[in-house]
Amino acid sequence: MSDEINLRILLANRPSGFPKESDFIIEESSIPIPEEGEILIQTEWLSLDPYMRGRMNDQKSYADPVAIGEVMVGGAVGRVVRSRSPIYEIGDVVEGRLGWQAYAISNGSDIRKVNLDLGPIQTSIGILGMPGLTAYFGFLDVCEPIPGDTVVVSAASGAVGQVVGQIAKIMGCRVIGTVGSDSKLSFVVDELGFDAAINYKKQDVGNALDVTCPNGIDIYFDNVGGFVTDAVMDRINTGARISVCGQISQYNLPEPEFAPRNMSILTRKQSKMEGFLVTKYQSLFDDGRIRMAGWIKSGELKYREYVVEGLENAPRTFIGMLNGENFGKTLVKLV
Ligand code: NAP
Ligand code: FER
Repeated sequence: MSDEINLRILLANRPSGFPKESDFIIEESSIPIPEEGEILIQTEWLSLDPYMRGRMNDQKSYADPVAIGEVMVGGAVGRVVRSRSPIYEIGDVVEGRLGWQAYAISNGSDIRKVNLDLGPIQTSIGILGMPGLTAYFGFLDVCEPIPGDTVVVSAASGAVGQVVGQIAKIMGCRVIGTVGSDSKLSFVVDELGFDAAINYKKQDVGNALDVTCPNGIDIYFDNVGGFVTDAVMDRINTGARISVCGQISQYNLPEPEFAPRNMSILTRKQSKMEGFLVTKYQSLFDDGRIRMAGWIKSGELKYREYVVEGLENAPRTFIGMLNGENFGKTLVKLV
């Protein structure tokens, strides 16, 4: 290992609007050496997620920004290749915020051991990791589904959306997804069993919702914000539950739009709109993983991954994901 190099991707510039490949630097360095109590992890899979766009901005949010010249933040899974820790052995599979790099050092405080009995290694950062748990708890806890409810989920073919829609079906709901292409539309309806889907780039979303949700909307799981959300809110039923998971249509705008514009409908329809962070449910993550792994094994829950090989491709793949080029959970395979 001593003659190998560590490939790392650093933040070079703070983007205004959509990030560019030149906002990242790919750097070679020597592989770090663990100190007493630490382990060296070789990254096998890196997750690319929309929240990373927020970390490129110079503003404190629920987490600090990535500093210029620092390794990009990111969840990843890999194997322990050197250990000076009594808790981890060489060969253990671990997952955590390892960053966009081929090798990472950890003292164990920011990682967890992965149970490979639940699913293939990369599911620990996908359907059985942060995005899947976001769908699970954001839908079941925030949206409080009742069988027969009409559910709309935006970014429906993505990492979070595809899981939300399928859990909604398992809970006996009618599910309509909004997506950005006809192939994503066919996927959620024909392969995942959604009742209908709307291509927001081609169709008038309001008219399409009138056709697909003739009895109104009881639950909206919002991943996108903007005009799609406006159209959904105009059609909510009394007692609707709206979970504000994300607003990806806003992440690359220099200034956020004033949206949604129709908040007063929450009063008239006595409805709730609630934002959440997946970390709220940290103490329950294992319960969610075990239940979803059961649904995967029984064939009730499927997952589609969008895999790109090679860490050097992470910047363009990340930018592509923000543009909708991904089709399923975006992952970079390193090993
Ligand atoms: P994803 O859906 O796998 O990928 C992002 C997708 O967003 C793209 O594929 C694209 O799909 C869609 N999109 C991009 N620009 C859009 C626009 N202007 N209008 C509408 N859709 C647009 O991503 P993900 O990982 O599942 O994340 C989905 C959302 O959940 C994001 O908003 C993210 O920030 C949020 N999230 C929140 C939490 C939390 O704790 N609250 C945790 C994880 C994720 P189309 O081709 O369909 O447009
Ligand atoms: C987290 C809380 C939220 C996290 C990611 C998110 C990686 C995602 C938020 C978003 O996409 O808006 O701890 O960890």
